[in-house]
Amino acid sequence: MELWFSEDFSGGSRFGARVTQVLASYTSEFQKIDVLDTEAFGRMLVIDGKVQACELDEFIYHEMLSHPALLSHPNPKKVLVAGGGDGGTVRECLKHGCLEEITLVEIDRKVIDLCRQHIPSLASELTDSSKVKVSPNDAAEVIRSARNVDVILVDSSDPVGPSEALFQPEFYRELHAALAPDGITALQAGSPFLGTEQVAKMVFDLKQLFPMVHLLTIPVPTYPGGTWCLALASKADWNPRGDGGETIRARFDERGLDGKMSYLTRNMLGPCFEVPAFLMRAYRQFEKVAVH
Ligand code: AG3
Repeated sequence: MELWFSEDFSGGSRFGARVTQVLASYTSEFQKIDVLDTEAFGRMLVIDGKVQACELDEFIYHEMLSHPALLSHPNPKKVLVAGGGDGGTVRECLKHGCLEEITLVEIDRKVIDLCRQHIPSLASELTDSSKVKVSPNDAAEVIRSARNVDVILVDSSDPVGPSEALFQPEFYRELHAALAPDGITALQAGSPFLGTEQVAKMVFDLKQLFPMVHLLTIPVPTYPGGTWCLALASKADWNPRGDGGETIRARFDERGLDGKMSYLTRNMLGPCFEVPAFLMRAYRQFEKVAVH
């Protein structure tokens, strides 16, 4: 008998994967967590029926959520990762030797445990480094009282259930207050095709607070629609493309990142901030309606 996993998404769309083994299936006090082995995509973390990360393509999402933001900061030392208990984002942060303290705020300890047990390529570095602190708390609450953080990476799930608060303007205000004066944040923003309005709204809301907001569009074959958006917002008036990307590429060299990536190349730093025309148009349209 064949076993298929499928995720339904907006607009009557569905993603599917043939499951070769159910490695774990657990209901925590916060959510339902499944770890599946799939024929096409390798091991896959699923939370409340939604694909979070899988071995085939997780590196794209985690590299692009982490490095453009970390490289946009001249000298980051203190980083906070909100959500992301699978460990992929922390793994990427550890490639920047200049970081002194990486705090992973994951409300659900069970996500960490199950990923460490079943998807070590993601989670194995989580407790191995003395730079990493794991805080088993609600990210919104921790950020409310945090101050002077250099980079905050919001590695949340979709805006339903426990992560809903992380997509509200109220949370963006707290994010802004928690960051140092030259602080930078990156957030997962949703699907450019199936969640266009959500992406546009996030950029719009962030622009009310941060002088610089950028949008990255990346391929993620196992997320709904196969393409995902990440937003980057900076408190300082920093434009990574201002000098054609030269500064950010120089930092890539200085931090010894060459050869450590599976997706991001040095030359993508600059062009990766380019917004596809259809998305820019959708954003402008949203903005026009929102300000009137
Ligand atoms: N966080 C982003 C998950 C978004 C996927 N949405 C979905 N499948 N509907 C992923 C956490 C990985 N560290």
